[in-house]
Amino acid sequence: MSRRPELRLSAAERKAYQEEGFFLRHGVFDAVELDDLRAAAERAAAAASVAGRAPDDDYRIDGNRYLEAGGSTVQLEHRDGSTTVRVVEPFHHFDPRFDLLLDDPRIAEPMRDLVGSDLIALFTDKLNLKRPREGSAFRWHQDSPYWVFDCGHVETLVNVMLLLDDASPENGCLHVVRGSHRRGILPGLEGQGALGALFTDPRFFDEDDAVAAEGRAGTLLFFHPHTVHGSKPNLSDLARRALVLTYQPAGHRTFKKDVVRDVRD
Ligand SMILES: O=C(O)CCC(=O)C(=O)O
Repeated sequence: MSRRPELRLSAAERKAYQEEGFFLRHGVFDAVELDDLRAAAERAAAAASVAGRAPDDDYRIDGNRYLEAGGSTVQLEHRDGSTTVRVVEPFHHFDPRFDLLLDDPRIAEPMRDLVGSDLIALFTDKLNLKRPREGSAFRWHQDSPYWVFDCGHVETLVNVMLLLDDASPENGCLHVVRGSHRRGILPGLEGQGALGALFTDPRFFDEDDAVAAEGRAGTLLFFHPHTVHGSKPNLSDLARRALVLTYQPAGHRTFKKDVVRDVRD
């Protein structure tokens, strides 16, 4: 395979990833591509919310509503009675534009360096939609505790978030806790609901180390599976849509479906 040197990880990015657990690349996708990706996101969210499902596939955990639909888990907004889609995982199969995105060299090239393998595969993909004045907060968490029971190589997983809209603290951008990845899987909030263990106990990291991952639409945020992260509600009139792709070494199945989706040249 041929690598694209201009897209590979710089020394500064490698250092930031190792020491801080994240870094941003700004201005990666242009306005035309973003229009196309936002339209695809809306199509995927609409398709996920009506995808075929049995009555048992509509359930609640800790008071929040989830649907299993078309092979994906759909989380709805937490407000009572809301049918607004909050998260779809996985989502890429709902639209061919997203299947193409998985192989985009602007994502795949730095990923190869971060995963540590020229041959990489998708692990999981999430569409996170924070609608104006409705998008709810994500509590502090690491991704690794969600995956560690199903994946024996969780240390090799790497996330990238693509901002589909400009993101700032006002519309609920992601916040990442600098250096928190260096301490492995941290204790969760055991006993606080069915999913409490998956939220990081704030006594084990310093919230003062949190930084807002702000950026214009088209920015990429690369972050480690142990990086503590979360976001506040969207109290603004502006949408904050983003997608998160997670990669692994080639040949492994995806998180939710027993299929292998290696990245193509
Ligand atoms: O989209 C957000 O604000 C949070 C996303 C997140 O924490 C995740 O996808 O793991």
